[in-house]
Amino acid sequence: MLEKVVIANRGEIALRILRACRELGIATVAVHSEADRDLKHVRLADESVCIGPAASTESYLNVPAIISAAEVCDAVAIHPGYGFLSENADFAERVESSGFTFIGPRPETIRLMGDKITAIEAMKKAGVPTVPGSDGPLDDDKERSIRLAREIGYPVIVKAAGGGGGRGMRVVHSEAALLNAISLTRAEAGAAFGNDTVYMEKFLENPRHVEFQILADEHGNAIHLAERDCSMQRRHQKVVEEAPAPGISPELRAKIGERCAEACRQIGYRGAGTFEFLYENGEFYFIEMNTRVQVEHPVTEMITGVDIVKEQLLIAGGAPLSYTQDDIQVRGHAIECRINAEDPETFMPSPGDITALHVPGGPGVRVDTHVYDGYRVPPYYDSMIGKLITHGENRDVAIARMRGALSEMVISGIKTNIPLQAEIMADGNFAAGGVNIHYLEKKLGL
Ligand code: MV4
Repeated sequence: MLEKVVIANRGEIALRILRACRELGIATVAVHSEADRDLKHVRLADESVCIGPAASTESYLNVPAIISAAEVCDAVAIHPGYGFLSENADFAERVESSGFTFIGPRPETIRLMGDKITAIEAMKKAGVPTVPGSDGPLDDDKERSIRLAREIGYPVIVKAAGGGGGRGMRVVHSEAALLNAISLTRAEAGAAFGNDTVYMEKFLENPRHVEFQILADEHGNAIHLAERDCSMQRRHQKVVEEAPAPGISPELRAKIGERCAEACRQIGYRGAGTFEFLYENGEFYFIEMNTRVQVEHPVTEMITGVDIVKEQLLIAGGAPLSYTQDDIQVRGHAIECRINAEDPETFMPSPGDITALHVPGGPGVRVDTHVYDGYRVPPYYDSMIGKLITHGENRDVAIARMRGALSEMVISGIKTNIPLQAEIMADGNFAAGGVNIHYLEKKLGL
């Protein structure tokens, strides 16, 4: 078992990691910026180290400062959380070459998945269904690109191999626009990611975003924890997530989930991970893999009873998975509403002092947040200040509990998106289940 872990993150996920460590008897080191001295997990950690000024580049992205803190405190491992350095293969490599355990996959795996082309290639080889496409980079052969697009059929989408999460992509509706779109995407990708490699896929017009959670240990075991639907999003920011995804049969779940688990065994995956799919007309199409714990992991925890962050720590300590696939059952339904410090109409960040806080409770209600009465939300970081998660024996109960929880929740002093979340929970199409990735932007009139 790991003796002492550095939590290289902030906010709710830092607190979530601290709680998992505490349950396992692992000592914690909070590393934080000058603006984050008052974070809840900094107070609760066994030790804390200020690693730099407020700007993320000087603190949460400051690799030497984080590794120095681990050395000074005699920690054995570093948990990167999500965002920041969590999917940075160079960071993982420097953590390991400094003699610490990186709580996540091997650096080579992070690198493999960071390049979307090699990720798709590895998954396709392992039997995971992918989007029809170029199956590799587009070269300078213009005729070949034109031929490829004709074979795939318009519309197509040109994506940057170094992109992901909605950055560096362009939809092409006709042959007349193709070559220009490839050049533009290539130029933007080179400037943004230092990698001008691009590839092509069939553009799916009205898909849902459905992702499978997996866990794998370093002894060759891998399982899936069913799927989440994250289609309710605006500008690539997820707003509501739920598990399981509405309308997915147990048979299809088992089939796709097992393909994901088998792919993990084949590539020697280690830790928690997520296979992102587009889901359209009953078919799954792999697009990307995330090699970190995700914001929305709680909905999976609620329906499976598995503590994903505890499993990450156990796996990193060399333990075999605590579960076999047969141990995993989907129980009921869970929904997560992200709570952001932002104007619910303009989506502009709204940092400042929280002057009153009332959190909801009752059966099937979970609140993952670091904020407390009197906390000042700093302006330097992501505006998400917490997550409200409800669970019920079925989707209608989970929604009813979310409506009640949102109506109970009071956060004064700053603006939050609670009114927007209440509106979504009152939406008839959301209640019916299965809206696609364009639904929220259309509803908001964007
Ligand atoms: C796509 C697509 C349609 N067809 N790929 C956007 C984020 C990145 N992870 C991949 N994305 C998309 N890839 C093909 N072949 C549509 C999107 C997309 C999207 C995907 C998931 C969630 C929200 C989205 C919003 C716009 C576009």
